[in-house]
Amino acid sequence: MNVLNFIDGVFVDAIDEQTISNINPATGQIIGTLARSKGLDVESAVEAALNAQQDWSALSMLERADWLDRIADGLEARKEELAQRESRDTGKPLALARRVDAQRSIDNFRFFADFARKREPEVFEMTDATNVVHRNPIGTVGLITPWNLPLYLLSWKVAPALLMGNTIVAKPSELTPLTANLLCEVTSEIGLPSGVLNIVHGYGPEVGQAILEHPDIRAISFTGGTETGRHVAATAAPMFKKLSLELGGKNATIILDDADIDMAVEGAVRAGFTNGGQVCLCGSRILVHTSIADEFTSRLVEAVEAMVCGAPENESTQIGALISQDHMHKVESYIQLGIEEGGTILTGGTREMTGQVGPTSEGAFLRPTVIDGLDHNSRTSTEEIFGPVVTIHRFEYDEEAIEIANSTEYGLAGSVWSGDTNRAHEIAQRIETGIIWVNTWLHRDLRTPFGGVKNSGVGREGGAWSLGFFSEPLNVCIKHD
Ligand code: TXE
Repeated sequence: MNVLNFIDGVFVDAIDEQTISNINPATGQIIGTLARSKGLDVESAVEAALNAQQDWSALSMLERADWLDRIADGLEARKEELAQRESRDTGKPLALARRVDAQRSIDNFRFFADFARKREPEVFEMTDATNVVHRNPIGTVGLITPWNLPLYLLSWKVAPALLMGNTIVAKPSELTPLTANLLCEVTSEIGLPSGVLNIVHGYGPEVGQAILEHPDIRAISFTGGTETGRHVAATAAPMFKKLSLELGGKNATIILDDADIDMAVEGAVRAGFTNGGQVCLCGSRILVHTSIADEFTSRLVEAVEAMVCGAPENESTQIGALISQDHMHKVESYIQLGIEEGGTILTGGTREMTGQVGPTSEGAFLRPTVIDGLDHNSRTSTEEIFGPVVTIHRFEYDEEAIEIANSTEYGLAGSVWSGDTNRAHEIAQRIETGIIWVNTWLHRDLRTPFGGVKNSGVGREGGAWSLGFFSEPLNVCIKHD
């Protein structure tokens, strides 16, 4: 499949007709190309978006909510294809792509449509005046998204941005263009007005950079690595663009002495290895109370070794390929570092996939890996690996667990496992993070704020926070007679 840009409602080549090969990381095969766009392509997308702005923002929010539902219907009708494309682009298990990526992409549109319909007016009464807060569109907004949950994360931004009356210039990751293209196909089929949604494909420093620098793009919502986020902020902040940055994480899974061990093992495996550990919310550091550490660790290793790893299309596969050979080498270099820093590999660390059909030496497969014995301040335990690797650390007191959990530069998510939810809640409140679960992981209510502290980002998205980010509030204060 040759993926083109989608500008002003039309699929077009990059202006200079350059392309990038698109590789399926599970096979190493080239499965198509995508447009390698540059500044001029972004320029033409921005022009289309600006032209569409007035008519789009003239619709009522409820009319735009209806458009979101139509997009959701269109995606739903092609849900299986969506999952297949996501799995081919990322190497993730098809079953996971169906359950998580495809479902959540549809849900994001439905959620924001419903949220708009239930929204209460923002009115603040004074004794002698009434304040009415209007949420005006920002204008044309830039969305830049990563490869780990391609349409899930793109739609999480597209839906509220459209709802609030903005037009969009978006750049998906160059590693995963297929489902952004499906979204364009759907919007084209349902007749979303031309220019409202524009997608420009290509490399970050070429297309992404042009979006960041464009003076007519007034807000940037970015999800990706912390280093890139730093660059995004440095470029956009002097232009006073609104910025939302959702960056990396090195999240702690804290298992207290009174935790239900079965539940904690199941939760730690899910938190550590969902999507091959390539989710910013993944719990890559497991902190376990010394009194249960040995039992927990041996049960964890047993559960990890029972995971089905291999061909994404196999229905029972739980861990597929990593996003690329390059990324696999990066993850392997961290496993090597873990050994050099004194860690012991309890399981994994190798590429072989036992007993599975499908993976070839060209595929980016790595076995889920558990490392024990590392100092919690080691590089392996504090830097984001973004792969199927967890480290185990022991603690004696709750205070110690809190201190270890807070001892990285990140602060995105985490979980606490305990038989005493009050105790877990107390601890949860003291973790420097944006979101933390008690006795569960990745249990999301889309109305709640999502985002991180410290080097995990700036701002929150979700429910009212997304509507706030993608709008400019205008307060009208009316003096009573
Ligand atoms: O992300 P990048 P990469 C972490 C993870 C991973 C590391 C690097 O640790 O190993 O980041 O991954 C676009 N101007 N996460 O290199 O580069 C890029 O094209 C504008 C965590 O893949 O941050 C892509 O569309 N845009 C993360 C997007 O930024 C630029 C998910 C993200 O890519 C740009 C992914 C530039 N100069 C990786 N350079 C999460 N938080 O979920 C790149 N881009």
